[in-house]
Amino acid sequence: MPNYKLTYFNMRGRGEIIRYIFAYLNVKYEDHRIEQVDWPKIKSDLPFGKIPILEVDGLALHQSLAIARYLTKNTDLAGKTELEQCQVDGIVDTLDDFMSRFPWAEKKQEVKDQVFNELLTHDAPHLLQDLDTYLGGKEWFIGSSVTWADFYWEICSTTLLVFKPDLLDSHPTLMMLQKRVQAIPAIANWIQRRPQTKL
Ligand code: D25
Repeated sequence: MPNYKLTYFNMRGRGEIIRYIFAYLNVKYEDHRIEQVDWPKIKSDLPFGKIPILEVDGLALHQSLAIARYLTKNTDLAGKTELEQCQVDGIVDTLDDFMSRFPWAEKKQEVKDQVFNELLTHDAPHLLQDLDTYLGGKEWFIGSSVTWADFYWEICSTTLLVFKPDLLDSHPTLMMLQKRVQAIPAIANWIQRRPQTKL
């Protein structure tokens, strides 16, 4: 097994998908959580100035979703066929496109609140309707078993619910999918032992 070191802030954010995959696959890694004060120095040493990065035997990989795809290759989280794997990527990218529209680092609180509110009340309902239709009566987004797209849904929806607790009230099947992921023993175990952070 390679030596794995994940570097991210002390939050779930864009690091959490990697942590879920390691938990599910029962892979050991160093969960290195940096302080904001140390970030500028670390940033200047990175190829693209962004975290998370995953060091694999000292090689620094960047982009959380590229890392997640690499870690899930040839595992039961990937999707069973190349077509299923493309469907997994489609759901993941749909979720990530939406999450990426939030102005996470906006310093003007009233601007931040306004944009968050607009995304949550105006844009989210359309996305949720589409996801609900895509899921239909299935147990998982893609195929007949859990994939990392289901993990990413759990992660993204958990953060959206922090800002809008009633978000999924009219989407019980999406809420049930979130709970189904949370009930996977390795994930349940990680959720209860991970550092508790807002995001
Ligand atoms: C907070 C964040 C952040 C990004 C301060 O928090 N959550 C996310 C996130 C979660 C899920 C998917 C994409 C982004 N960045 N800075």
